[in-house]
Amino acid sequence: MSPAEQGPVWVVLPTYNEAGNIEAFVEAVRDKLPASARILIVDDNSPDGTGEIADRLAGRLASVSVLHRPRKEGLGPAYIAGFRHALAEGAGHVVEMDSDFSHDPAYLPRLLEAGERADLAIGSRYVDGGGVTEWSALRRAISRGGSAYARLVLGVKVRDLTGGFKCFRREVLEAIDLDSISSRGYAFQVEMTYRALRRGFEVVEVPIVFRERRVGASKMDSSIVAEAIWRVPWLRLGGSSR
Ligand SMILES: Nc1nc2c(ncn2[C@@H]2O[C@H](COP(=O)(O)OP(=O)(O)O)[C@@H](O)[C@H]2O)c(=O)[nH]1
Ligand SMILES: [Mg+2]
Repeated sequence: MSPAEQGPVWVVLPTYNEAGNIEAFVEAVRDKLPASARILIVDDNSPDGTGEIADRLAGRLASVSVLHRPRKEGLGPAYIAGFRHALAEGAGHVVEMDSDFSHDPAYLPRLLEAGERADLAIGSRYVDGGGVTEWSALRRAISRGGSAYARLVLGVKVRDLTGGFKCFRREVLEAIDLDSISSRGYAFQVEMTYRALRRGFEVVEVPIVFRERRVGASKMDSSIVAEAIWRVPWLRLGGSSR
């Protein structure tokens, strides 16, 4: 299919308490996208009013829409809801990225270009040219160790398995049974990439430098790390065989 025939790019942005980021972030993302692209904000009823700011943005910008969910359930369920919406609207490619400027919108053109060639393009911290700035030695070790652990246990070559800056070709999301995905945090990122590989899809990594958010707080906690640790062998043992 030529690029003109396939559906538009949909960028799905999950938010929980991103009132200080969302407006500037959506503008920065829009700036890097083709005119046909759409942006979907998936807000889990953020107490800081992110959902209202998102509604105002959607009122002003035709390319922006908002999915409101009643409560915080983690990144995984928010993305699944967003993916379903984008597929139903005819997306040709679906991009996921954090809404806190950790994933620099400047990388979007390169990620989209890679996504035209491969089935799944991943913005990767752990290939040549990629990296992380401003992280403590401990957080660096946890992230790098986590990706190495998952790579080893799953027996795959992808170097950044926990990152969340990705471009899926529509067919990849259609081939994965989204109903059966139960991972919520970083494990969600590992599970989606592993399932794509298991289905025989081609995965490429594009170098990105991840930077710490400027405003707001991370939602990472020990339960998210613990889930990632036990889910990896579970996935290998066929926990996601559908
Ligand atoms: N809708 C939704 N978004 C979430 C949830 N948890 C995290 N996010 C968003 O996912 C992105 C990454 O989360 P963040 O807390 O920055 O994780 P970190 O970058 O690993 O520290 C941000 O845009 C968050 O607002 C959630 O439960 N629901
Ligand atoms: Mg973050």
